[in-house]
Amino acid sequence: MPQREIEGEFLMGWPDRKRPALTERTDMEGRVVAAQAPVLDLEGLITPTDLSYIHAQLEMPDPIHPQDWSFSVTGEVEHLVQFTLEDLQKLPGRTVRAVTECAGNDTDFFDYLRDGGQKPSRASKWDLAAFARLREMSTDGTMQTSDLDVPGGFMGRLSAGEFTGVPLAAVLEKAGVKPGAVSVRLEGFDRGKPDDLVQYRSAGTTDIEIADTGIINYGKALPMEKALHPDTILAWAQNGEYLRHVHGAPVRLIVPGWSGNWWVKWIQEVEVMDHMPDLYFQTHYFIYADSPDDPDGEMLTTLGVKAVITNPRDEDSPLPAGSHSVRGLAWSGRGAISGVDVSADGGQTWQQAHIEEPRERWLWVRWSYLWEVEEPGQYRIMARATDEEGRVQPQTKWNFQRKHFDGIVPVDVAIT
Ligand SMILES: Nc1nc2c(c(=O)[nH]1)N[C@H]1C(S)=C(S)[C@@H](COP(=O)(O)O)O[C@H]1N2
Ligand SMILES: [Mo]
Repeated sequence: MPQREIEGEFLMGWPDRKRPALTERTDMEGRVVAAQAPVLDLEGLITPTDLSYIHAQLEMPDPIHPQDWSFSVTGEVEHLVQFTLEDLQKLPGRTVRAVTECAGNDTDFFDYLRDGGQKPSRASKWDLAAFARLREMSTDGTMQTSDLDVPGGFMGRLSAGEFTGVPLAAVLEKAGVKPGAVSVRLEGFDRGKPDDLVQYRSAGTTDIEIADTGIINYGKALPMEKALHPDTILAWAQNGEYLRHVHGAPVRLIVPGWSGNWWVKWIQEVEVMDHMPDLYFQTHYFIYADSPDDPDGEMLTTLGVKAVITNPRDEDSPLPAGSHSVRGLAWSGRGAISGVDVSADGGQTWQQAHIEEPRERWLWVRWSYLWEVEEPGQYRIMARATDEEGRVQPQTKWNFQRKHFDGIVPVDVAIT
């Protein structure tokens, strides 16, 4: 076998191998506050930690050493208790493999599927310069609705990982939850004022009233049932090593099946409450509603059911006639994926894709379909997932913040 000479790449092997990378956004101090994962370029089920997306809503806090850290359990409990990392590690642990999806991932597709127009691309990278211009306009108050449309802004807020920690329920048991408890509020030690720009972009208009919260800590209150679910864990490790600061070290919450905003990072307090509190990130932002003043707005919780085509992409067009592997990922907020159907004729006929094992409850699956195509022409490929609860994609309707997108996004390719 003829061999190509490879020099100096002892760890990685061939130098022109495809090595995906994060696209990062930084704040004024140069700290990474958001990063876009190269979802379409990944192989396997677990996103390597250095390729996992990052999102901070408030200011990125300073890192804290685990030995200088503890959190307290307060509120409707028999005893107020403090936990250090070592205390947590003495409880019976649990490891959960799950997809983390930001509520705003893929949001641009909502308008595309409703109104048509230029199709957003899942392969697009953040336009950092455009974002910086927008930031400037929002700071000096000249920003208008028409400025908000920055292409590719919301892709790649999606990863999957293996998280190790202890069930939140085990911690609550130590504290002794009083009868009548309704929710468990978890608070991070990051602080700041929610970003106006994020709210305007989410609603797609500058013509909304923004709640004036002042400086707050990040916090979410889980309903008791989800808080006590054994897979809801306080995690100190991701993918086999201690959590990185940007992902919420020393300890963050893992809430499988629910969108990323529930996965509170940098935990400093756990409060058991006898009611559902009014929290900015729960009752004002991350709500499912028709408009900002919709009286029936509800908090967002469970993700829908969703398949994403990773190959081929619009950018691969044109392709030669012959056989092509149509493949991708599928996941659900409620249970394992039971099937993925593929169409190569714009949804007129559907065929079953092969689903690779394992089909874990909270993780995504890889699926594939061998597409044989001889006739030159324009083809529209679609994928549609179903979960073990019988939920068929899509589950989530257009909503004014355009959260939890799980619609069917076609891939358009020409065959020559
Ligand atoms: N304390 C705290 N937790 C947080 C956030 C935050 O800003 N502060 N952002 C949330 C949001 S919106 C998402 S999508 C996930 C992102 O987690 P990651 O950065 O580890 O990917 O964390 C969630 N937990
Ligand atoms: Mo998010």
